[in-house]
Amino acid sequence: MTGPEIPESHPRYESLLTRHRIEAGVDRGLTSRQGLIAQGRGEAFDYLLGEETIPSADDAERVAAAHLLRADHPVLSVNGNVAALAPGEIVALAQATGADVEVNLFNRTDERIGRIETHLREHGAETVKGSTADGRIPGLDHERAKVDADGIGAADVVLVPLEDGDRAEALAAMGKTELVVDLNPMSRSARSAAVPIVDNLIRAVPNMIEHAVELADADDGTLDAIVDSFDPEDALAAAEERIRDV
Ligand code: PTJ
Repeated sequence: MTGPEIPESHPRYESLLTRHRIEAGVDRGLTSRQGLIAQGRGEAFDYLLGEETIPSADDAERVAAAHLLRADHPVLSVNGNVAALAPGEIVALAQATGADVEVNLFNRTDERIGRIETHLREHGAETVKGSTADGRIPGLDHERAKVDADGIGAADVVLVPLEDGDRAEALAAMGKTELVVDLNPMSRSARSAAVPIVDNLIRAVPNMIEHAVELADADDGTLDAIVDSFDPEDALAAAEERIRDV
């Protein structure tokens, strides 16, 4: 999945590698063509953030790990971009936190659901939800509303990376605690999240795994204190400040 034509010494190696992964995802029928546009939008914000995990994002990633660990039914939602960029990492995060993995697409087709499911299994997932689609997110049109009733439908905490604003708002309106990874701190998705993580998915997920491993033996009181200390407005403001300071 790496781009052999990109030398590691290239100053924008990581960014070019990410592009290559998304391109390969489209070629393999995992990622939608709109995913290419989403990637371009994300890159622009990442450039302004300095292409690094800023301290407020690291903090949000620790809080997100605490949320997943203390949840009754955490679910990691996977779309076509996530499947292309970080399939193994998502599976590892699910294993580290006891979360379910569910394929949940904005541009939903059964073919793409099936391909992403297979791709995640190839990366070690034992169970992948998303194809039953017997639940609904209220307030959205038919295809975009489909979820598994015993997956996202029953979740108390959901990680939704790179989500469309409409759906992020509709999920939050269902009363779920939403952890959103989105490089744009002004997006509706980031603004509707209990925990907005303004970072690139390819850095955010490995960092969340590290935090989850570190917090694995923490008691409920410790996890509660981490969650309660977080202010989403502060996290968004810190990211916006970094972007404006460039
Ligand atoms: O696979 P599907 O059918 O579910 O479609 C997925 C996409 C991403 C195409 C769909 O959800 C969509 O259109 O998303 P948007 O509205 O373009 O929003 C994507 C958001 O993710 C934007 O705010 C981007 O800045 C952000 N983003 C893009 N790439 C990354 C990112 N955030 C974090 N890490 C990235 N690598």
